[in-house]
Amino acid sequence: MDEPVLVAEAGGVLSITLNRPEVMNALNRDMRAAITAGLRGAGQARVVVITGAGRGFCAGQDLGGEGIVGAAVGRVLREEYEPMLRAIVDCPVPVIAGVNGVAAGAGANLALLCDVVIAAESARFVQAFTRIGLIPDAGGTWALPRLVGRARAMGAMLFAEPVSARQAADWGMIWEAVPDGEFPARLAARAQALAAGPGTAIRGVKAALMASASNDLAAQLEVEAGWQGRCGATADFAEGVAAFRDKRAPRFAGA
Ligand code: LHQ
Repeated sequence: MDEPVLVAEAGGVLSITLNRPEVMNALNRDMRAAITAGLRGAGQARVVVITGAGRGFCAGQDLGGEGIVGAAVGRVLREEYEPMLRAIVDCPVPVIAGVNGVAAGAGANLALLCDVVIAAESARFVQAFTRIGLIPDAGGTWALPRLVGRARAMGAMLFAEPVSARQAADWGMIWEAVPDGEFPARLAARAQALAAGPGTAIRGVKAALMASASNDLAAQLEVEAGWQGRCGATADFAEGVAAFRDKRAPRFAGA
């Protein structure tokens, strides 16, 4: 039987591919565990990419085989979804969601919790929850209003209408929408660009922006000073400045 999640590392890029295309990569227990383990094992990787096999990215909770109802809904969220979502946020390196096709329910919000979202133009984001009598979960009520503002988050969540990749990019919900034919190459190029970048600075950008979600300005200035102190001591900073002065491209070691 095919693995429900494929995890592979190459050139500093850890790829986590959701691999149940026959159900649009709907999430079951094994997948949640494998995604969580993959992220926690990111170890030496410089960037993580989460994407989907087939024509969908992820249709959220498996509404078929797994059949979670009643009190189990809250339990599964706490015991299985929360560790997976925390693993994205706590991962020290950027996590890119490569949204190859439809992202619905918890699948949409898993993507929106990632640090960079790159979508194929044919992809769409569906806050499908109210269609089945649920509220948005998987961090969506935290992430979406911060990304697009309350009015758009409220509309998307109350009406549960698909938001196209282009609309999502125009709203600032995602980083970019890419023509389908260019999507795999663009996703790989973006991942490689981060993997080849100045490692401390790239980790620091993620840490500082995540901290800003709950910090006031004074606390955030401290976060910036701490990380900039660490970046300033790296060979990558010295190389970046030398390259600027020499009018050449920098060659970062990623220290
Ligand atoms: C699926 C699914 C699916 C199983 C498509 N499950 N098979 C957390 C904790 C605990 C409990 C509850 O919930 C949560 C959070 C959540 O995520 S709740 C929200 C769950 N997700 C949804 O409500 C989305 C349901 N799916 C859809 O709305 C559509 O299938 C989308 C928009 C994803 C795709 O539409 P289409 O492109 O038209 O494809 P399709 O509907 O024909 O789906 C293809 C196949 O995938 C189909 O199977 P079949 O055997 O008929 O070919 C679907 O049944 C299956 N599938 N989503 N979540």
